[in-house]
Amino acid sequence: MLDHIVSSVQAPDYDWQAADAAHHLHPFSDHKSLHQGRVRIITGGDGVYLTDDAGHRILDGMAGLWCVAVGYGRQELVDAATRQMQTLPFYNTFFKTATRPVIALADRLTAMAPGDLNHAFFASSGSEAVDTALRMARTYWITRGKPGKRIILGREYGYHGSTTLGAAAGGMVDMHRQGAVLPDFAHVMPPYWYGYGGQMSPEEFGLYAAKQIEDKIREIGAESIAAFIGEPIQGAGGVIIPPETYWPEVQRICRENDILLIADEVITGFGRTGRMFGSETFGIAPDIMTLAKAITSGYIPLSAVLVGDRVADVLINETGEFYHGFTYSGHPVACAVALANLDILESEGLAARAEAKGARLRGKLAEALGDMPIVGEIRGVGLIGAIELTADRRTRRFFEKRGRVGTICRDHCFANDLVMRAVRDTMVFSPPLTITDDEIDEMVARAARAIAATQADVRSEIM
Ligand code: PXG
Repeated sequence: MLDHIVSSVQAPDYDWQAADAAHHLHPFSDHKSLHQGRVRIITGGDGVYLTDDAGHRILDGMAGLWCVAVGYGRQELVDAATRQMQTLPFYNTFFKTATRPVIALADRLTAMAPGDLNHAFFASSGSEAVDTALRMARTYWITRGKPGKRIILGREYGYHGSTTLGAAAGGMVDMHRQGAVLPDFAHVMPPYWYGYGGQMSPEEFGLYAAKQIEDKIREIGAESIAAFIGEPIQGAGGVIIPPETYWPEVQRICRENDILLIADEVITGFGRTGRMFGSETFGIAPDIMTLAKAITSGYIPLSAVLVGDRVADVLINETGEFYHGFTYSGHPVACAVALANLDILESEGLAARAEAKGARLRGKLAEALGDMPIVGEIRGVGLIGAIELTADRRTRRFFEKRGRVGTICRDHCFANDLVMRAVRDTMVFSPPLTITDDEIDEMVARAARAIAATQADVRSEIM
């Protein structure tokens, strides 16, 4: 069907590679080197598998970009979108209007969410959700007569999107260097035990990393800080899973200093960590939560900001008009797809499934890779995880020129028809939550081949 649509507008000998190189600017890409090779053109998806235009059947170990929780090809989501498009493809929620899908979704999400996150605001991307959350946090303090509380505390290797506010809140220095340094943002170290823990136990290091936040607050002054923003697990930063001691301590520090806590659950929301929300997995009670990606399993763009009573009461009762919103805030088709997606997540018990299948996946990875000198650590929670490639597994030493070995490994994964992303020299994975045991075995077999090939390539650099 799709091929038919495409071929009706493009001649059979149309050069997709040339047109892509000439006219398409890809996100986060070095275009010159990108187009020295071929771009993989993905043409279809079914379950955990993708197909490309060369006929490969690729196991998608990343669920798209951490989002396709229910897998590809779910007719329920197509039907929900079709029905809503036929009924009402669009109407806005600005001027004393709403649509039924957005009301139903706000009701359902706030009922699912932990704590007192009883209010929902909608946008289309994670970046917009983060931007919204930051504006809300600052507006909250302005309304309460404390406009000096403006600074947003984030973390190195944090990723909060690519709008300028999101990039400034995140801790990606390459993004900062390209025009995303803003005043009133500060950063602290991530709870990355493997990289920074040294001789400390993970538990000791979790407290140490939290202490860095407390020290930073002392240095800046709590009277200048609006909010701390953190992903329960830092996904794009390399699946950095904090030690158990970390989040309770962060929570305490934020409370004691009257600093709002924003949980960015764009990746960890909707079952990925084995519970519906990462905040439940880690015992976080955020004031504001951002959600996107798996809210629709990526079938259509949608994001949400869930707001707790403390902030919502001020915004609703005291702020007056909050001058913020997007054309597509609460898009009815996106909300209808989200509702159908939540039906699948709940009826198939995908959060609990993520916990069980994640444990199986890590067990199989440990069997297949555990003794390889290049593998420094295999970690994960639910169906999100990482494999650290190391030059010396005893000392957890990184390879020189960070990122080179990860890229080699990612290319071997591609050659083995497996999508796994490299963050520096850390291989990260987050397959659809619907992955079966057989597919887990297949994923592990492909990963093992790719990592063995990588190890052979860089053998002389490994202790
Ligand atoms: N917050 C978090 C925690 C994210 O992971 C965003 C916000 C921004 O969402 P949007 O929808 O605006 O992209 C994200 C997005 C990667 C990768 O390669 C990760 C993301 C996006 C693109 C690539 O790991 N995360």
